[in-house]
Amino acid sequence: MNQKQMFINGQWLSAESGQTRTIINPFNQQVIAEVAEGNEKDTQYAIDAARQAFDKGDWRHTPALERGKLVSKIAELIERDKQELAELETLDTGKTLTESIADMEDIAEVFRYYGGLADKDGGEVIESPIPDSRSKVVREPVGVCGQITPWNYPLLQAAWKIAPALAAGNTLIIKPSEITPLTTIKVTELIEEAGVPAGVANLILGSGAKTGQMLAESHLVDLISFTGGIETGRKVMTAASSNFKKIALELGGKNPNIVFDDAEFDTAVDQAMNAIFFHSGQVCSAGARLLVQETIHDEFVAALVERTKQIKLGNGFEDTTQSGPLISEEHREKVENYVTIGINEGAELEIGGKRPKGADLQQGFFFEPTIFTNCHTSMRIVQEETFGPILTIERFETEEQAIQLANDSKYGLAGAVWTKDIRKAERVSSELRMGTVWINDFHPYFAQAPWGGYKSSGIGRELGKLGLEEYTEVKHVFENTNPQPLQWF
Ligand code: TXE
Repeated sequence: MNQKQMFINGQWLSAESGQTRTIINPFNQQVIAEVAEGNEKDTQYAIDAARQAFDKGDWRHTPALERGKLVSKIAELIERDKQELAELETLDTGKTLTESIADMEDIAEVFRYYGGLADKDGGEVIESPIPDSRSKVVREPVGVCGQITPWNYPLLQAAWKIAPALAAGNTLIIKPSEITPLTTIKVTELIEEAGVPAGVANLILGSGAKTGQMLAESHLVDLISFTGGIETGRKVMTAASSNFKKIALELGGKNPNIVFDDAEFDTAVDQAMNAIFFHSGQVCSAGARLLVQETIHDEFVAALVERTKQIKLGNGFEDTTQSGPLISEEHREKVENYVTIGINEGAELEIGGKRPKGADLQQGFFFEPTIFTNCHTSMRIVQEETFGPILTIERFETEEQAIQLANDSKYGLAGAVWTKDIRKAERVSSELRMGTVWINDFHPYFAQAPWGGYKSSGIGRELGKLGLEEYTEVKHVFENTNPQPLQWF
C-alpha cells in the first residue's frame, strides 16, 4: 500500500520521523490507507513555508479576479473527480455513498461561490469629515491561516475553510482529523493541479495534540480556524491567545427541534427522524433534542418509535443502507456511556440503546438508533453533545415554555420550529438564541448563508460573505491631500 504524504511548500513529503498511521474503514475495520504521521518538526516546516509564501510570495498581490479563477478551477476539478472523492469519504467515514456524493456537490459549490466572491469587495470610500483629505477602507488577507477539521464531514469542513482563505489571498496549513484524512489529501492534489503556487496551501497530517496544538500556539500563524469538540476548542482558544491570533471556532451544538400540535404531523415526524439519525447523529447541527407539545406527545413518540424500528444500518456502499457506523470504537463507547447516563438520570429508553445484533454489523462500530422520553433540561443527556444516534424527547405546554426550554442550553448552534401558524413560528424564531433557525424544515445549509453558533457553539461565521470576511483584515487608509505643519510643538 502506497503511503499518502503531506504537502509542504509544493512538495509531497513523508514525516521527518518516518512514522505513519494506519487508516481504517469504520464499517469493517479493514485497513484502507497508510498515511504520514507528522509531528512538531513537520508542522514547523509547514508554518515556515506558509509564512514565507505569504510574506515574500506573490499570492496576496495576485489580483483577486485571478485568485477567484483558481478557486473556481478547484471547484471544476472536484466535480470531475466527484465519484472518486465520494467513495473515499464513504470508505473513511462509513457514511452512505449517496450522502458522500451530496457532500461533494456541496463542496464544489462552496469553491465556486468563493471563486465568484473573491473580487466582489472593492473596498469603500468614506466621506471624510476632515477637509482636504481622502479616506477609504480596504480588506486585506489576514496572513498565515491554521485550519483544523473534524472527522464527521472531513472534506466539507475543509472546503468551508480552504476556499475563502485562498479567495482572500491568505496562505494556509490545513490539518484534517487524523482518522479521516483521505479526501483532504486528494483535494490537496487537486489544489496543486489547479496551479495554486507552492507554499500557499500546505497539508499537515498527524495528531491534534502535536500538529493542531502547534498551529494554534505558533506566533507565525495569524489566524486559527477550528471545527471540533468543545474541550479541544477551549485548548485551541487558550493556545491562540499566545499572540492574540484571530480565531474562528465551530464547536457543535445540542439542537432543539420544536414541534407544536398544529404542525403537519407526518412531515414533522419524518423530518424529526432525519434531524437526528442522519449520519448516525454525528452532525454538529443534529436535532438531538425533540421538544413536543403535550397534546400530541404520545402519538408523536409512537410514530417515531415505529419508524425507528425500520432504519436499515449497513455498508455505506449498499443502496439499501440508510445509516452507517459510528466513526470509531472510542466514539461508540462514548455514545454507549451516554445511554447509561440517561437511564441513571431517569430518562425512559423507548428503543435502541445498544449495539445491533446483525452478523454483517459485528465488525463495524454500529450503534442502534436510540430514543429517550421523559427527558428534562437538568439531565446531562439533554445538555451534552452525545454526537451519536440518541434522541431525547421533552414535553412542553405553551409557546413560552418551548422557548425557555430550547434556550436552556450552553450551546446555540441551530434549532427548528414546526407549526402552520407562521406568526408563531416567527415569534419563536426571533427568541431562539441560535446561529441558524429553520422554520418547517431541518438541516438545510448552503454556501450563500452564514453558519456558526451563539454562546458556547463557537465564535465567528463560516460560509456566506461573512465566511470570506473572517479571512480578511480591515484597513482604513487616510490621505491628507494638503499637508501643513500643525505648529503645536
Ligand atoms: O474531536 P476533536 P474528537 C464533538 C463531538 C465528539 C467530540 C470529541 O461531541 O464526540 O467533539 O471528538 C484536532 N489542538 N465534535 O475528540 O478533538 C483533531 O486532531 C489542536 C463536534 O474527535 O475536537 C481534529 O483534527 N487541535 C464537531 C480536530 O481537532 C487538536 C465535530 C477535532 O478533534 C487538539 C467533531 C489540540 N490540542 C467532534 N486535539 C463539530 N463541531 O461538528 C485534537 N485536535
